[in-house]
Amino acid sequence: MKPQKRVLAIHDISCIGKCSLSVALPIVSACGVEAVALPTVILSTHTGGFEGFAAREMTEEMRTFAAHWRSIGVKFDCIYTGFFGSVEQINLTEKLIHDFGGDDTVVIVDPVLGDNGRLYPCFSDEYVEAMRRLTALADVITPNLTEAAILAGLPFDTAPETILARLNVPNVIITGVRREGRIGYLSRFGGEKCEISTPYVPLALHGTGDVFASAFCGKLMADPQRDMQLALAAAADFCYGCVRETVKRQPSHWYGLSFEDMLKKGALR
Ligand code: PXL
Repeated sequence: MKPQKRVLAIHDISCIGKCSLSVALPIVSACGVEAVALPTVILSTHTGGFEGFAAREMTEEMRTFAAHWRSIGVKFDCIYTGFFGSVEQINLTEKLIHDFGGDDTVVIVDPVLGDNGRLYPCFSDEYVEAMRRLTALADVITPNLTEAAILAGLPFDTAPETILARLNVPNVIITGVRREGRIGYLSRFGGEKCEISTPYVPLALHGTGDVFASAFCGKLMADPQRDMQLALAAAADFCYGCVRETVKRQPSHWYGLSFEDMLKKGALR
């Protein structure tokens, strides 16, 4: 049998919070793809609504673990990145892409920067600039509309199509594009534009973008054809299913998507 595809997931782990590595590992695994974690920051909870969270940056550990992997000759079929604790970590990740990627390695950058028309307060202009450089190494980026505008250097109220046209990456999926009662994914794969949408549910949940990008990553790597449109459709469907399950569990599940319910139903098989 052929070896499984292997993804290196470089994100934080928010111990309580249903985002980043806590969703990337199970979702990528559920697609039958091996998920290897490289934590950037370990936080007691995510930053979206819990008071007084504690955080530890893992920069030195990232360097040390990567040195070990280099010594044993590891390669990854996909490198999938998310939230970083510093510019230094982004610069280090550029080097990891170079060292652990091969010609066929798919680089997916989820450029976590902000939401709802604002940059997250923990990030500086220098951080945004570093994230722009990282996206230049990506095969695919999955920004939400706010992050796409920041990367493009355009005002938040710019038309999504104009923002999309400005992003100079081979494949782009802009998430969270609102259109008349629906929420869309405005995308460009190679030269081809594609937009799909699911019904809009008024429930703002932290980590929705992480669930989507992780499902996209897992489905893409599980598909020998690497069909991005199919992976996008499956991930959008999965995310909508997770939102519907989460609605049933309110108000206790305010802090993240109930993706476990969908995995239990075999949604990503
Ligand atoms: O969902 C993206 C994300 C991941 N991890 C941490 C975050 C955020 C977004 O705010 O704060 C710690």
